[in-house]
Parts: sequence; C-alpha cells; structure tokens
Amino acid sequence: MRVARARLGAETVVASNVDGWKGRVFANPVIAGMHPDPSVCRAGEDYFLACSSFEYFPGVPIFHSRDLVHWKQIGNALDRPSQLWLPRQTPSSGGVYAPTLRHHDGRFWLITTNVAPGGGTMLFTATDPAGPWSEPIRAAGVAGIDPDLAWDEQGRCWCTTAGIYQVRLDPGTGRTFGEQRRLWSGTPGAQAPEAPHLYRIGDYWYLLIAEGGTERGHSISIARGPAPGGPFQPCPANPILSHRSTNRPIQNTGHADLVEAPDGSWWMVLLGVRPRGGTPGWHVLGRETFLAPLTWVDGWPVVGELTTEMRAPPWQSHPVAQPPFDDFDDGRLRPCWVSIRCRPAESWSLTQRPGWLTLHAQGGSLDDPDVTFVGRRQQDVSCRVRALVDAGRGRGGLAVRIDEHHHYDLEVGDGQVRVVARIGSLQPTVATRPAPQDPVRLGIDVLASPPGFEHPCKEPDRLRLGIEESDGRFEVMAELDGRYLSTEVAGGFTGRVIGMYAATGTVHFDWCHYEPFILTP
Ligand code: 6LW
Repeated sequence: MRVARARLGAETVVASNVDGWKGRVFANPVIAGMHPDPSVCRAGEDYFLACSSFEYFPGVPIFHSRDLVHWKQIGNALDRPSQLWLPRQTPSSGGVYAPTLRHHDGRFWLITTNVAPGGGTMLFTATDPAGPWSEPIRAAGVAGIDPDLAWDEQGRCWCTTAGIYQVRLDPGTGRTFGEQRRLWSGTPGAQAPEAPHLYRIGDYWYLLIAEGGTERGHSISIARGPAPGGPFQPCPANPILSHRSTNRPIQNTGHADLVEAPDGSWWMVLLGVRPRGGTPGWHVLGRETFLAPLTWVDGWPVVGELTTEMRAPPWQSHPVAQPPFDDFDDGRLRPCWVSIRCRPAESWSLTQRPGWLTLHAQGGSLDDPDVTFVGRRQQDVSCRVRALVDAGRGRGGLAVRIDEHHHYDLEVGDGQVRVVARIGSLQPTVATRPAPQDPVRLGIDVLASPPGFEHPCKEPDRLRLGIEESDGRFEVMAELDGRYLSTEVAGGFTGRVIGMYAATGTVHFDWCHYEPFILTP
C-alpha cells in the first residue's frame, strides 16, 4: 500500500491511493516532551489535563482540548511563589510530583505532592483552570505521593495515594478523617503500586493503578469493588496495558487516567517514552503524554492499540498552532517558559529593555542551584533553536539541560563564544571562537537518529551547537552525542529543557525561536 503523508503540527493526514480509504490519524504523543503523569477531566465539551513539573517553576502545566488530540497549554496551576517556592537544595527530579485534576460541583480541584523540604500534599481549587488557582490548602494527614480525589454519592471526598492507601478528606480545609487505610498492594510480585485513580462507573468503583516502576517494566492494572473503600477484586486480565518485554517504539507505559467523551466513548491518557539508538535505548524528551482508546467488556476496560500514529476520534477538531517564535513583545512570559526551582523577580525583566528578555545572573552557570534560566521543554526528536543574544554586560547563552550535572552550554561573553559539555563530573570546554558580531545569533540543532532499538547507530540523537552567521549560514562549533543528555544516563524523572541563561552580569535576548524539523519523505 502506498501512503502519502504530510505532517501538520501534531496531526498527520494520511491518504491511501490503493484502497481508497481516506481518514485522519493523529500523532502520539498528544503532548510531547516532558509532560508525565497526565491527569485529565472533562467539563461539558472541554477537556483539561495537568502534569508533574518536578524542579521547574511555574509548576503543574495545565492544557485544554476539545478533542483529546490537540492540546494547548493555557497556564500553570502553581504560578506564584506563595503557591510554590522550591528551596535551593531541591534536587533535580525533586519538587512537584503527580497531580490529579478533577471537576466537581462546578469547580476544578487539583491535588499534588511537593516532595521538596517543607512541601507535602497540597490542594488547589479554581473556577477557571487557566487560573488563578487558590493558595495551597495543606493536607498534613495525607502521606505518600500520587494523591487522587474522588467524591461518593453522599458527597464525601476520598483521597487515595500510592501504596495503595486511602483516607477521607475535606478538600476545602485539607482536614482528614481517621488514618490512611491500605486498599490494595497491586499484582503480587510487581513493584511500586502507585498512581491510583478511583472512579464510579456503572455498578462498580474502579481503582486504576500503575505498577512495575516507571521504567521499562511499567504497567497499568485495575481492580473493582462495591464501594470507594473496596473490597477490590483485581481484573483477571491485569495488566490491562504494558509494553514491557516488547520492542515497540513507545515504552515505559503507565500512570494513566480515564475520561469519557460526550459520545460515550472512553479514552485513556498515560505516560510513555520513546527510546532511540542502540541497546538499551535512550529517551531524551522525558516521559510524554499519550492517548489510547478504551472499550468495556464484561465490566472491565480493554485498552486499544497504542501506537505513534493512531486513528483519530471522529470528532477531531482542528490542530492548535503553537507559535514557534517568541520575540518577547507580549509583555508577559508565555506559560511554556520555565525556570529552575524559582524565578525571583529581580532575575528577569521584559520591560528593562522593551521587546527583549533581560536576565540578571543570580548564580553561576547551569551547575549552580541559583542559575538564572528561562527554558522550554524539548518536544520534538529533531528540532532547531535560535536566539539573538546581547551579552555586552555579562556572559550567557543557550543551554540544553536534563539536570545540573548533564547539560550542554553554548555561551557568549567577553567577545568569545564557547561550548561547554557537562557530563557527570566532567566539564570540558569543547570549542571556543571569537564572537562574529554583537548581538550574536546562537543556535542548536538536535538531529534524531533513525528509530529502532536495533539500529547500528548507538546514540539517540546528536546536538550541533554553533553560530548563525549574518549570511544565514549555520557554523557548527561542536557536534555532541545525545546519550549524555538522556534519562538512562542522567537518571531521574525528567527530560530535556532548552533555554536561555545568564551566568554572569546581564544578558539580553531579543527573540528565541524553537521549531521542529519535519522530514517529509
Ligand atoms: C510519580 C509516580 C510515577 O509520582 O513517577 O510513573 C513519579 N509514575 O506515579 C514521578 O513522576
């Protein structure tokens, strides 16, 4: 069968000239890049989704969709220091873990855990999921990660956490009633029962969990019972989804949430990763949000095929365009821009030099917990980043980071441009050259290796760091192996973030452009 493809954002239009079938498929992940632990809810015809955000601020990105396929980030729930202030000793992959987002009685509720010192279980509420969200309501009686919220027919709220434990909670005050009680320990022999979500569907209460750990053994299981507190009977077909022991391109599938569409169809959002390169496979974008169809057979959910290209729901609407170019003229930072741990008011400005993002160094380079950094998640396996940088009164530039010990920096200062690779305890300067002009156009190209575990090329991708000359030519200063900026090397729960930083003094950025490389055969 010959298939012609043309990519358009997250959507692929497929036309077969053999069987005459014309239809639309969508590209999974539906939210690419580091967007793990998705939690979804529906209010009327609108879907909203929240993800974990770890050491980044603002925290808990919130997305909106009308079709479950095209998602637009509408804000971050934790966008002010009074809601989230991560102390400087917060390690990478510490901070804000998995949230649950629910719509109940005309309000939105969000519950999550801040695992940083001074954190704990926090609830937030809002009438508009785009914000503002309330100040945190602390729930000291809820220990453990991955809190879920579910309301029973009497209006009582139940909070279920990893383990799997449950306690009754007053979401308005955070007060708990009694001790947390163990509900289920998942499949015998499987590690880490976590990510619970509890639903009343038909005659039963369903308890959906993840187990097997968030790595290659990750899986999704379910149990059902007569009441929110059980007793729960495991599904005979558990795990209802796992890609463990397979060579499928989507791996580590787990941490799911369910939603019913207005037409009565059911869908699952879940996290997965896309490893590339030779064995054991390296994933560099973190854990991403995928979508899978779900049907019900004999009162148990059956998950449909989960692939990178899937048949779209019939009611799929139009793609949401994500503007690739930010010229910092909006007067506010778009919600996709995140900083590491916090973003002190004195560290950045959009007004000091109007039309430019000005960064004032508060710490040193990317190893320093106080680094001044504004970046966005790498969302495409191949992408191009450019920025116009004026470092006349400081030193800074562009960096690709997975944590403080694994990042590639391209920086300008004192008339020099240099590339520094931080890989664990090594920190070589791999290239230096005079800056060609001031301001200078810095650029990073990420080029993915062809997919497949068995491919002879070992690395998942390569990163080219360099300068764009005034005639538009991209002068590559260094080409570096992408493995060192992967989760398999760095460890942790996050993925790559690409952004701007100031290591010393003041550095101005006129614009920053991020775009996927789209390869059309
Ligand atoms: C999260 C846990 C998990 O809280 O990883 O994959 C932890 N699942 O449920 C961090 O995201």
